[in-house]
Amino acid sequence: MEKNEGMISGKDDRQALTLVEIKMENMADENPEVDDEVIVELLLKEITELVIDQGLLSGKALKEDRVTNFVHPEKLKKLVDLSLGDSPLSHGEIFELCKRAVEYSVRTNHPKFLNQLYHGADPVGLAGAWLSEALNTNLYTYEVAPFFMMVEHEVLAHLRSFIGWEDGDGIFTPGGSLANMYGMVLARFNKFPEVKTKGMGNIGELVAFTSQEGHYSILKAAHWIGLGTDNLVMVASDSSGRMIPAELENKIVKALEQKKVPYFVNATAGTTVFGAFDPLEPLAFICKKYDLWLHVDAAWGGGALVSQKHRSLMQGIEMVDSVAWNLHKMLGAPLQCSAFLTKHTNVFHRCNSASATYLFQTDKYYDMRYDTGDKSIQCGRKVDAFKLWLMWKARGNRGLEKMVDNAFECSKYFTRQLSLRPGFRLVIAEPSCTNVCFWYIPPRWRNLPESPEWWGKLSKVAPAIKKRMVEKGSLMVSYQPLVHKNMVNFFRLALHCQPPPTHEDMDFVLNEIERLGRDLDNIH
Ligand code: ABU
Repeated sequence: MEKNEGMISGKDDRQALTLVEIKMENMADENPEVDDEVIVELLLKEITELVIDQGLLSGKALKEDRVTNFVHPEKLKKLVDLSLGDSPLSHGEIFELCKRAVEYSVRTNHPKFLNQLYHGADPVGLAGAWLSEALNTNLYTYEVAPFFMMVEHEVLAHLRSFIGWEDGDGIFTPGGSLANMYGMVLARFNKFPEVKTKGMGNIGELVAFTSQEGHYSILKAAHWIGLGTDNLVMVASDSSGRMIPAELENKIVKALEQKKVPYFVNATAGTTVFGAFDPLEPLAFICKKYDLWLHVDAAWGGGALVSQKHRSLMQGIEMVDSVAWNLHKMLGAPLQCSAFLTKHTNVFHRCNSASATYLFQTDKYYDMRYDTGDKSIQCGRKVDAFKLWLMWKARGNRGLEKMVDNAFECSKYFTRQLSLRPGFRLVIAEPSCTNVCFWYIPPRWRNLPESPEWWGKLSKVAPAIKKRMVEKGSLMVSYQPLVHKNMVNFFRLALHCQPPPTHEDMDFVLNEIERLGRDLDNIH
């Protein structure tokens, strides 16, 4: 007790000491075991206080603050000494750097950070992430990760139950792109197990399919797994961004006529820009007819599965072969938290295992089915399931469902309000997910003929407003063009569970875009 009191009261005096000096001082006191306690007392606790004081755990606390304190890269290099060198810094200097990290980082848990498909971290999830980081566990064998292995097992089973699979397999992956790649590799092994040993030389030219709105990770994977990007066939989507089943079938038939080997279809549940949900049932029937693996990239839209009200967006999900679901997106688990799930029980391990004898001995003293690391493409693997498990324990299915329903409700409110305001125009009349895409049209252009020149000028409005909102730090909403739909730059607002959005936040977004854009009539 005395020791701790001394450390707390002596905290300020020690700010000038390096961590090494603190250690030496304690060693000299013949108290070497106090070293880590000093670090915990002086750095980890202060960082925890900083996180709490800065409101990083609560979106509400940030309401009045800036979302971002943007400075250009060259200026940032001058503002903070990022260089690494020989001499150790003092504890006080280290803590100052931590404060600079907060100062120049985007406040992703700010209610006005609506820029990406991820957002603030669920505070319970963050506590879980800190705990698993502190335990520094590598998730390959039960031997070194007993508790977390069982947690991952449980979480994966729970996620599968939302898809409607009583059985199956899965793993947490470093991001949705890798989860999608797992789908492509597993599908190939399922059809051609010999690929694992013999390569692709004797199986023909494999072809995969995705919609025009599908995530670019599928294209990258086509390269990485040796299909070649020309063998990823883009299927047309309808005006809402949903893959057109008849178009898929046409493309499959065409590939067969070219003597190619169709094997994999990626459907998307919640496309990145429009939030469209591909029609899974008809796609599943087509895949069954041609014996193709149907994977669903539900990285974004997977959140709808926990809602009784919205899960019908993914009707037919139980018919598919595999699913990628990013829990760090709509549900708000701390980054990163991506699950790959499959209904197949006997393919995953056979496909990926390499049986390294120094990890996966076959004569172990426990039930080795829990050594799930050999299913992974990685060796070392972080614990991503625990933070999700903890927040799910704290909120229950019902709590998460309420949060998802709130995000959907706010997106509907935003859509309604937007359609009532002059100068705002929806890109899609009825968005399916919680992303809302829209243009802002400055006042004097509103009654002019919408010629190619008019659209050309409109394409400059969203980037100009974006620059202003970031410089002011009041709001972050993303924008993009959609070339294959012939659409010039438009905003995409994305709503999530954390922090729970409110109607007041939605009104602010519309008012602020109007404030920032109303004088842009003369933009060239
Ligand atoms: N994986 C797609 C993420 C893009 C976005 O946050 O907008």
